[in-house]
Amino acid sequence: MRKLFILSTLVLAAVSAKAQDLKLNDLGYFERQGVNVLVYSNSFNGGFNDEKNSGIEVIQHGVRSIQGGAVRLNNTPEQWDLVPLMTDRKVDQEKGTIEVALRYNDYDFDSRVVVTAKGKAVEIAVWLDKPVPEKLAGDAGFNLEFLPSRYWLKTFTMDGRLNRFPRYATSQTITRPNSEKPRQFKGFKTYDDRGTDRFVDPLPLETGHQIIMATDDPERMVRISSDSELQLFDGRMLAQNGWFVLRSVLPKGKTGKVLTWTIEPHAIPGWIREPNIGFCQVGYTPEQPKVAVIELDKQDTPQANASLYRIKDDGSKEKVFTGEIKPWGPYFKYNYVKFDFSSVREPGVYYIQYGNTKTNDFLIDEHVYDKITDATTDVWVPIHMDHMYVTEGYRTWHGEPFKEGYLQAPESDHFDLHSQGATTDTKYKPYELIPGLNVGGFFDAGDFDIETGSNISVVQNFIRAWELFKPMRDETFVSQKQRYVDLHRPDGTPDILQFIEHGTLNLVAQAEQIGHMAQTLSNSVLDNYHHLGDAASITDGLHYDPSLKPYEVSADGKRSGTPDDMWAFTTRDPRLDLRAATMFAAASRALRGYNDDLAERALTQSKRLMQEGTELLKQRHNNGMREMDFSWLDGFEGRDMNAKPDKKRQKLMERSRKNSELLGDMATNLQLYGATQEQQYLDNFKAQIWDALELSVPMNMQTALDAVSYMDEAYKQKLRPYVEKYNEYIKNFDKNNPYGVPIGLGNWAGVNMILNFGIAVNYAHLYYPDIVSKDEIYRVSNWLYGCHPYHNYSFVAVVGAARPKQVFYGNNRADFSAIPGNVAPGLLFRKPDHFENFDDWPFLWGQNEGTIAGNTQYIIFGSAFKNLQ
Ligand SMILES: [Ca+2]
Ligand SMILES: [Ca+2]
Ligand SMILES: [Ca+2]
Repeated sequence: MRKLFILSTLVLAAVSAKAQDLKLNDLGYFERQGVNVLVYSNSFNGGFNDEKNSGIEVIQHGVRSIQGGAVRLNNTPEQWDLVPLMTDRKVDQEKGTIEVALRYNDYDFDSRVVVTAKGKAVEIAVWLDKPVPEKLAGDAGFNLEFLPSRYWLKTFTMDGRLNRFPRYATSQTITRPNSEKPRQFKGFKTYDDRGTDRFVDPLPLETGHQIIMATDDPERMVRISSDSELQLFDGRMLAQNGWFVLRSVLPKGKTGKVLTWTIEPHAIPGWIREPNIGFCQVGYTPEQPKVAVIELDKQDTPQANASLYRIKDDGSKEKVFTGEIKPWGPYFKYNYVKFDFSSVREPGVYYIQYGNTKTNDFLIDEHVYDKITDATTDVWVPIHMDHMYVTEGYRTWHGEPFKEGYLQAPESDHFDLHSQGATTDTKYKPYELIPGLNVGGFFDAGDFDIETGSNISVVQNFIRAWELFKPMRDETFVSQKQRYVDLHRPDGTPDILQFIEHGTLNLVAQAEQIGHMAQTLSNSVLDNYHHLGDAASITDGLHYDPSLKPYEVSADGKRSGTPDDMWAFTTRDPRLDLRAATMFAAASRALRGYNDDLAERALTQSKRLMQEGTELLKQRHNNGMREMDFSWLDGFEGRDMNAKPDKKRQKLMERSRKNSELLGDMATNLQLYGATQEQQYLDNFKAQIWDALELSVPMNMQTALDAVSYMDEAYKQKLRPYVEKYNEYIKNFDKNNPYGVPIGLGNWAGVNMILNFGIAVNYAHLYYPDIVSKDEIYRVSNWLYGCHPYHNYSFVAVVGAARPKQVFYGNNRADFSAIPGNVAPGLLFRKPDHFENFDDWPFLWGQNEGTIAGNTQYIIFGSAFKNLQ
């Protein structure tokens, strides 16, 4: 007993010293209880530039509310303003410093930022070996950004003057000549200057030498002081996703230590994060397993028990179950325990009580999952129908977009990861109108382009849902003739057939007009790419005529000099053609009897693209190699990514590649068989599937299961051992993380991977219930509907969830809203140990942007899942 006492006193002493001062920890960031200061654990990413996820970041009381600490070239940098490249990062444990070297290649401008722990604060110093380049003098400064939703309406003082952070951007601006504007991403411009040749620059809200932010909220309070002038800006003046920015301009003509800031994020003494009780917000069916995963601060002592309370019809509460808390262990920065209340089966309204934490209520009932796809199919999908006027009750979601059609893209190294090669690969000249493309298709995501790859997935997902579940649901009026969609108005045709038709219409038009699949139909100018509002107002609807002046309209009112028309990026990719061939084959089958003409056109394009794509791939041998690169998967499945595959594996890869060149894509063959019943396609599939499964069971299980309905009993038997292997793979996730699902750690939170996993598990259980038990199918539903890190809100803006997420990165994100049925990517991982999903700030696409491909995948997952109940 005594020994134990001494030990715990020592531990306490260590903890309290740690709680006082910021220390550089083993993970390479500064830490004290309640505060983490990260210095380029995450560096700026060139692809989309500023994602508000990088540089010096502060996680205060569990919320990453400060980021973007870096030498920047603007008062309030937008996405696509230049970001510095980190060329070096040194962590000196002994001195307690982290030093990063930053560089702007465009301006040959180097700087160093040194961050040093000083008691409860950090000192941030900027060092220059050469003075700020003349061109950037007065513009280059040190910036730090503060999450608006965390600070708005909070009080602050600047040199003692009282203030309050504004809820909405209403401060003042000036305009300056474009010649003074630092270059933006690849020379694009985020703004339309309306012919003024001037850009907008915000003026500071306040200036001074000492700021205390959130003086009225100890969880958010931060003190910053400097001998340099501090300027506070509101980044929302230029862009709705802007943050509050504190900055000091770097002095002209100076070298050495040119700027010093002291920043002290307040930590509440003895702060321990509130437990996050993860559970399914949609509820549970009586017989299913019911396990809450509770995320705990590492300083927290787990409770011995948790209880389940029932809310009775008269509003009174009764404790119905008390169960033991079982430890799972640490996973990144938190500790995890579980509470199993599976034995509670009586239908009713319940909540969980764990220590002082009580969850919101949820249902246990046979019917809880009945409506999980309705919001997505009835609301989210029709709102994303391009080239249509979409209305709902009194509300118009958008008018008919892009009436002027699409121009052939010229050679372009573009934004949104698009590009157009040196040749168009088409019969069209750059800027020439490609006729017939402004029909059908779905908006990509939070933006309004037609990503061909995603649209192919969308049509495929709808077809799978149609063929597997035959949903006859009719809640949407669709008239291609009127180009008009009305929500909640039945028109006698199952909506899903109309969605298949709508997606196919655009993709067939691409194949017919262009001759192959476009990469994308997307914005030509950056200043309308970030559009937030009615899709019909992105372009002016008039054909671009370069003989007119910008903003000038021709006498007949049909043409304008504003170069806002969308472009078709047409560089040919035979792999995309093959994917389209697969989809067209399936579409022709699904549309037969509903729209025979379109079914016929789709089949014609399928056969042609299959043949041409396979031939082209043969010619482009090296591209074929790339397609067979499984290294990322090796890492995912726990194999060493850098290790050379063994001889057997190499042989398999080589044979798979050759077969795919010779016979065409495996999944395409299966789809073509389904569409045509021609034996050759099935033989091709059979020649490929077993090698594919040998190479990777997780990656190919879904295709193998898709084939079950076409195959005989012998195939099903031969597949059994692979399904057994797959079952092991499923169960292994229980050891990898407390939630038992594949969790992505990339720049995009990766709901697609989880949905794929969920769909495959559902089908593995459906066809092999003796191998994959029914209990396994709840892994993904639990995760989606609230059993996950950070918070316990449902990632689906879904009918039936007690607490769905409130905000998503949809095209109405500027209203801090959501489009019902959207599915968030989920938990964004920030290196080295932080998961995040903001629910008061929609603008981080990596965690909040639902995509058309992901949301239609969700329809399959949800349909399969509810059918298994
Ligand atoms: Ca896009
Ligand atoms: Ca309908
Ligand atoms: Ca136009």
